[in-house]
Amino acid sequence: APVIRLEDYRPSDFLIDQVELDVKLHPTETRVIATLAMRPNPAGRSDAPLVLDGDELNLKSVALDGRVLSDEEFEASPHSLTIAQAPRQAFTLTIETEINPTANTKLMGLYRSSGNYCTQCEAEGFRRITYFLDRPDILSVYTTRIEADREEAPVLLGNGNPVESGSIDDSGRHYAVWHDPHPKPSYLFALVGGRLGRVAESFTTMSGREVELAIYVEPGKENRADYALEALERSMRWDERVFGLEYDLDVFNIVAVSDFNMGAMENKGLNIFNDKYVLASPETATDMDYAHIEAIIAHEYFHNWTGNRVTCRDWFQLCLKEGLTVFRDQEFSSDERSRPVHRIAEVKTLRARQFLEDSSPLSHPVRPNQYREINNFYTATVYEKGAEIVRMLKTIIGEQDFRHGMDLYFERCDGTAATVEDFLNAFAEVTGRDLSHFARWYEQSGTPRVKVKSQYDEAGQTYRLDFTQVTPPTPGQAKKEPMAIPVALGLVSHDGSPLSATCDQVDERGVFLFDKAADSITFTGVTSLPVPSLFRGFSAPVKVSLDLPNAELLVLLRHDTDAFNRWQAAQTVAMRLLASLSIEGQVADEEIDAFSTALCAFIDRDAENDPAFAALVMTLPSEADIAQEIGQDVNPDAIHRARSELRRRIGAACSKRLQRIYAAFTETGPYSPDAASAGRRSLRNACLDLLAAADPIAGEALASAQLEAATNMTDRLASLSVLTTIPGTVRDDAIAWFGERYRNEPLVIDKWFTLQAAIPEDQTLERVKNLMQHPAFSISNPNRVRSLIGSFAMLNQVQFNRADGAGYRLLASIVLRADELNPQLAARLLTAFSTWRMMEISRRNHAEEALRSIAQKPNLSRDVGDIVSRSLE
Ligand code: DPP
Ligand code: ZN
Repeated sequence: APVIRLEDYRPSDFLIDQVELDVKLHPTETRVIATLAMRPNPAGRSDAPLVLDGDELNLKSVALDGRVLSDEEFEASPHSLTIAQAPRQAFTLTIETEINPTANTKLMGLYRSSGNYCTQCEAEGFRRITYFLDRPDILSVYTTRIEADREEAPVLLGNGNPVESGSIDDSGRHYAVWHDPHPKPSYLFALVGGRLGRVAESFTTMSGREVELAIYVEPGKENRADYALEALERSMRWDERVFGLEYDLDVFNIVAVSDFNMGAMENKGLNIFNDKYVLASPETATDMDYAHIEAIIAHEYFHNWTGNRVTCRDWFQLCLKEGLTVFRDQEFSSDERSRPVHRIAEVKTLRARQFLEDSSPLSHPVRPNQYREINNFYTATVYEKGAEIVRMLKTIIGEQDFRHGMDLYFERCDGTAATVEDFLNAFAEVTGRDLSHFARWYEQSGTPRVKVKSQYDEAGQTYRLDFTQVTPPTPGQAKKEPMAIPVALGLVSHDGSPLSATCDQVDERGVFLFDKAADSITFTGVTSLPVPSLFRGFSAPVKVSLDLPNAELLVLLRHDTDAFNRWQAAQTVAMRLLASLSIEGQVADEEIDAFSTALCAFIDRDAENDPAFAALVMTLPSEADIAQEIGQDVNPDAIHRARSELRRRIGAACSKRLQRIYAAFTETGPYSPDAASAGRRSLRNACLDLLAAADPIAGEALASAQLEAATNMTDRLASLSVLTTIPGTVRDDAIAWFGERYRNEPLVIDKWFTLQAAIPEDQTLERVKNLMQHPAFSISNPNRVRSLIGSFAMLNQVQFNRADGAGYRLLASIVLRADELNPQLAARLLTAFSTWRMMEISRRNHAEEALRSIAQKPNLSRDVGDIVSRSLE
């Protein structure tokens, strides 16, 4: 596949001002008539042919200004339509195509899900509906007429506002017309036709506009959409309050579908969601599901300004909308829930996914400068690291200037297709700062490593911190430059009493901007040896190594005013113990005891005050985190043993306290998904996990009792999860009971698949193969495949990375099968191999063999071909 490069960008030679679409829905022969009001682009070339994009299209006819063109006047294939002699003034092009939504297993373009018609056009799906200039800098006003059999599709939805609807004689067919007054790129086009239930609510915007909000779901599941609807209202209010941004249409519709490649899609006025991120009831959804629904509803809504009103000039600018919108949804969740707890969750995800990606063969800049398949760049780097860049910008310039910069960005760029430069320029202008060094975060890939050494001068009462930074080489970038790293920091005394030290290089918000390869800062007036608290709130996406002994770090757990760093201190100590245990097989008892003692003291002091935070402190780094920390010659079996051993030791040392809290936090009263209630459940379940690790027999009894008594999915799933790690008939019966109880609830069966796929024992491989034969499993449904196969590959470190290579071979064979149906899904699964180079030699060899077996196959999709070749580079 050809490589597409940022430096080759040039404006389109033609523009499309208006699009009229007439779509006659039919299961296998949908007819689309597109009427395009076009003109040459003054910024384009004056002699260029008109070349429209297509993908698997069947052209029926093409007309120019109403005159049907003969075969000599154009050139057409399923993937392009060329008119060599296009007019040099405004003209109308009318194109008729036929498409088959039932045969569309790629879930891009127009397809069917549970019999309903829906679309997904980002990034390049619109060209699977009609020939078009399918690029995000072509902004057009759309009018869509949708026609369908009334029985088959009583609900017909499009972008924008409803204009007209009615019956077509007595044909049994009906139609609806939608008009979207806001010019938009084709990737934001959507339509839906189907049998759907509805919940609705009206909303008055801050300037008094009445908006009808509605969510459409599978009939009978309407009450499971209540939480999403309420989250939507809260999101709309928040964006008005925090950014002054208001909604701009008469209706806002969300449709939940069960076959969807991504989480959700921000189509203008018509968001389409994976139903996993809409449907929730206490019986079927966990606290985490509720939190994800809230975050994704907010994310897609926030795109209305960051993505839709201001869109991207080209796909290299994807982070302009995604990084910024993730930042916005994270801020929303932090305001609605607990900010420190949410921050810790964000950082855990960032490290588990983005740091991993950035240390793998798939590492790329937040703004990539080349791609072969854009679908492969909807990554943790673009999204999560993209959000971190926006957060760092805010940390550096401060809250007020950040808001002013955002205001200026919207003022300047509303209604345009913008670039990262446009975004940064707004902030450079309001602050008068030169942000060119900061902009390197968009260009340079890899996670910077920061080393800090400290030195206290008791006589002079000064305390010096020496910083150095290095970014390791990544594909295509052998040599790295220093980054502009905001270090939010403070000093903590050993007894928690306040220190009055000062430092000129730290600004009034407590931030030191570290932007050289090496730099030092010195505090004066330091009356006793302090402990440095660095990167408070995780102020930059870097890896830090500190020359502090565990005992000093545990002072931070006890006394730091920054909650993030209290958690980080415990994680750092745990990680040191886990890495040593994994590599050397043992650690001095005193070191483990010191850590357990500090945790016990922490539990006594803090667990009841802030249960959600306590649960995070009590959860050890995951096996994948430990593998990443070790970084080379990884043996997942040793890591698994190490983590089990440390959990066992902590569980035993703290067991009295854990039992007390477990009993005290027994759920009473009706379920509520709010953050405080969820926090209490997470603490109780963290206790259960440690208790079971220390004493599996007692743990089994506790977990089965909890499974029986549970009144909600969170507690039920947590207890089942504990049981899955304790082999025996109790476990087998519990798994069978759960599968039977929820056999008609696909989203719950997904959780059941995930738990089983994650069991760290040899029989899991057979179990996964058997579950692929389960009636609920389907290789063509992304949620099923991700929950069973994705979980096996991403969560089950020991079994995916089996020493005999069987885990790799299983994944490779499934990737090849999935690729024939849905390349995006297959490529996503394949990214599980991105850690292969850090494994010990025999596993590495097996993984490479499996990757090569994929690479050798003829007719790989561009998606899989791209990932496999980069993984092997
Ligand atoms: N729908 C995806 C998202 O919102 C891609 N835009 O991130
Ligand atoms: Zn997004």
